[in-house]
Amino acid sequence: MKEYAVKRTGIVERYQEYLPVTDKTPIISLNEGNTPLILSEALPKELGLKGVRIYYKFEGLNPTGSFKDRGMTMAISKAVEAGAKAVMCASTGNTSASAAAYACRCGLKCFVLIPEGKIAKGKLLQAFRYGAKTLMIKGNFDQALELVKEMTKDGKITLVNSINPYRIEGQKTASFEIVDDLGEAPEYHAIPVGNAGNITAYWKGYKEYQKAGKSEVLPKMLGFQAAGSAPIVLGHPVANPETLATAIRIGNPASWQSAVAARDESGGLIDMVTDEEITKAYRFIAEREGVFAEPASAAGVAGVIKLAQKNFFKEGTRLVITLTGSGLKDPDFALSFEDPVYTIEADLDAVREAVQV
Ligand code: AN7
Repeated sequence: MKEYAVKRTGIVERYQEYLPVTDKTPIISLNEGNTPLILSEALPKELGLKGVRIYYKFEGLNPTGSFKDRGMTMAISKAVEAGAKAVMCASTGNTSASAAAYACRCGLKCFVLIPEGKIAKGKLLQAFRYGAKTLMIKGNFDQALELVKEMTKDGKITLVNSINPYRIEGQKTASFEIVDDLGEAPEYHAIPVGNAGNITAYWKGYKEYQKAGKSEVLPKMLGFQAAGSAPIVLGHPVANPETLATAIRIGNPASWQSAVAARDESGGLIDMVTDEEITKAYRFIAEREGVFAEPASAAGVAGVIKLAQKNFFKEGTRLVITLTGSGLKDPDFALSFEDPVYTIEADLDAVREAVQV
């Protein structure tokens, strides 16, 4: 039988010269990354923005459906290199899905701590199906993360939350891809902020790629928290964070300081958007663009809409919005809009009657 070489295209191999890997690092990959940068047709029109190009970096198309895979391929590869036997994370859902997938791929035990009742179904079922030991804590993400930090202190279990620096290293490759696609960094980069690892990673990536001569400019980083979970905007931790965007229901982000640094060094901002604004943006990109992202991802879009309404974006600028996770992650929210359902007889007359062009 003829064998075909399957080209591996994961981010560690693709960007190894910018990553802390050696020939001895076993690369645990699911061919993550290389996600599409989709030019928005509808949003600039809707907002009356002339000469502003908006792109979606659609991270929902990663192997487990979120950007976490970029960080996890790196963190799990380094864990295996160091001889780890088990990994652990706290999660609002996507980190646990990704950790579970990459851990099972290389035979590592995986423990995930998630806030009971506050995680989207798609993410929960992934933790189960990839075989992670799933602990529902009667508390929120921030409490879960504190517990995980304690549990991993002695080094017997490797922590794979984004305070593990390898996570940030992997996630910065999204910036590289954007610059590779556009030939230059955009003027603005909008992104949802939860535990604040991703905004930290993107900023690191943009800076490193500029240093390597790949781009001349750096973007202004625009971060968006949900209004009920906006510690960075408010300037203090939020004890009981609330938002329908459960992925970013985080009251005391681990990478708080580096998110503030990304904001200030880039000359950007971190603002908040309401659940109503998130919902509107979520529906807009699905219904008008055919791009289905989860509610937390829509926070970035909602933030851009909010700024555009204040004439924030000047003509001739390019703007990238990271859509961090797939809309399929959260079926309950997707089905909460009372869409009309037409149940009809299985005959042509009934179909004809229902189909009025
Ligand atoms: C879809 O999975 O924190 O600011 O535990 O799943 O880097 O935390 C998820 C975060 C945005 C925020 N969008 O990113 C977790 C978790 C989606 C997310 C964020 C998350 P960070």
